[in-house]
Amino acid sequence: MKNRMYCFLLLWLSIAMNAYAGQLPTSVATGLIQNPEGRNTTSLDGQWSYIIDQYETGYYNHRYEVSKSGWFKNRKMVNSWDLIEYDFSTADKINVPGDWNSQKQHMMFYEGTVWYHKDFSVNKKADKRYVVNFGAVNYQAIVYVNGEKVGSHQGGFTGFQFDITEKLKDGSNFIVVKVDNRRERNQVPTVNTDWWNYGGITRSVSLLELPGSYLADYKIQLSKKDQSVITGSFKISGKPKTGEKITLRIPELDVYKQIEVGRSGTASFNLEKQAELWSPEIPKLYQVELEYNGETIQDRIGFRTIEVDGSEIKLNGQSLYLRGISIHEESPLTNGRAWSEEDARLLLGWAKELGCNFVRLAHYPHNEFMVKVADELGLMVWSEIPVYWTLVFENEEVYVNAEQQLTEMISRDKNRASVIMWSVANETPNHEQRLNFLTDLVEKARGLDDTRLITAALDTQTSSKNGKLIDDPLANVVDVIGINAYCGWYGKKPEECSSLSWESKYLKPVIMSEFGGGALQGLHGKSNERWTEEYQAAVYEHNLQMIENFSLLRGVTPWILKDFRSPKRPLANIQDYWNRKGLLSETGEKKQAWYVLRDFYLQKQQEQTRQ
Ligand code: GCB
Repeated sequence: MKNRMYCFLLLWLSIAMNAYAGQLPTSVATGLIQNPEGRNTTSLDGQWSYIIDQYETGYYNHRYEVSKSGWFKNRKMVNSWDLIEYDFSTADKINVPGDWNSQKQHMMFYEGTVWYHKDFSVNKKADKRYVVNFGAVNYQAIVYVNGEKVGSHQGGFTGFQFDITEKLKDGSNFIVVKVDNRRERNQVPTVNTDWWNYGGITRSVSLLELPGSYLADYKIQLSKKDQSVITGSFKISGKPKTGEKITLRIPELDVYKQIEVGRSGTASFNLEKQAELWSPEIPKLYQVELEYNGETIQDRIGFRTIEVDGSEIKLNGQSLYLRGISIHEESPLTNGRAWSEEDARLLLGWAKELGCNFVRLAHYPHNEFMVKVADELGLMVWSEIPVYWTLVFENEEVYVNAEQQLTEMISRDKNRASVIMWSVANETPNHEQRLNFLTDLVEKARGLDDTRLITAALDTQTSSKNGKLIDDPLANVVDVIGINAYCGWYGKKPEECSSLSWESKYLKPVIMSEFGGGALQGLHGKSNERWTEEYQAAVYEHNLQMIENFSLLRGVTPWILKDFRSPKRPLANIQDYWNRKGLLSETGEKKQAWYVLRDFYLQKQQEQTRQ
């Protein structure tokens, strides 16, 4: 920890010095404005011009120095002899939100820089602040407004914002974004992942018009200790005037409360109130209204508690079995990265149909519709950052990046009742640097939000004579242990799995966060023939028998709801760059294993209602 503090200091010093030297204009996006969608916004979605720039000609000059006349300047031809080799006004168009790979056939495998450009107009008011809000850009974004840099961001699955008030003009404006989805060893995730590296402005972009001083952040939820108390905290931007108040209204609970803002710009409250609790059976959400400095913000919030008690997971004090499924953020509606409410309703609707009360949103934070729709449908959520496989754990910048992504994930979704678990990692190797890295991340997560559970998916179990033993010091650090194990697919025959026994060194709840096998939908044969639906169904049958004997098991999220694109899966006529472990094909056709899992969940549900 001490060591980390020292490294932090050095890192920040170097960032500050670079920024001073003009090399790194990093306005690291911090302190996200809560609930941007619930405010006065102008959408910047729609058609943007784009230019593929594989060699970054718009960024570096021929000496590979950052060019002063980069393409963000939006130069116009003044004289007919001007040499201008790019032109956004004649360039091809692309939809935002949306990845480029699924929109443009020639960009399916493209990784690198693409410039995005859009004109927009604003009726600028003198007393307002203007903030541009990006839902997500994969992976690096450098943002320019009217030819000037406003900031940059790394990390493809979390939102970021820049205050652009000073750069904005009344009337016509333009925004340019340099998007770069190159994979690099020192990124989060690193170069090697089993999913498609969709590039682009993959989630919505909007312009927020905010009061001069505004309610920047809030967290409203049930008290951890007392289910009859609603508690909340607020943070306003800038310095408050004395006696300023935030108004809180929850009409259905007859709540009307004025909360005084302290000198530091923060405020908090505790309110005795018997709210109907949120649960998968009754996912009750309350309309919540917040008013400050002339701005009214609407939200819908559910109230519930979640805790670990020994080896039990308890929702509102009741023990739970998590009937889950893992999901990648891909939808047949877009044929690429999912981003819309319709995508979320389709994916989560399938999870409900399967009998789930839980979803693992793998392996990165999904778009905000996923958690909002999960709130509505009563699906509990495991939310994760892309600390995946083998990061460069010894690199301090990698840690800072991972911590920022964790912070952004928690910041966005801390008011969502559906989110019960933050996952800090998936399948990381067991060594000291990784343990230090992840322990610090877990501490960070707890510091930001001590009302949810922390987990990580482990594949480090060792083999014992009859089966598997969970023996990984990271298991000691998390609240809930996730285990990924592919019995019947990457090892052993399916029928050898049912008798496999599991033990753990830790008295903590365990979730089997991955198991499964591949099948090409429509391909039939014997249950010992790879890629047939019968083989996959056999993997499920035997794994489901196996887990019934594991007394610490509190749920499963098999791998995975739907086939998803992966460059690591080239087998012709079977995979064709799809990971085929879906219970549904890429177009949503059910495979046999779907019914095996659905029947298991029906039975679990019946057992639970009998108890
Ligand atoms: C895993 C990974 C997941 C892969 C899956 C597979 O263990 O966590 O990202 O897609 O296995 O299909 O091999």
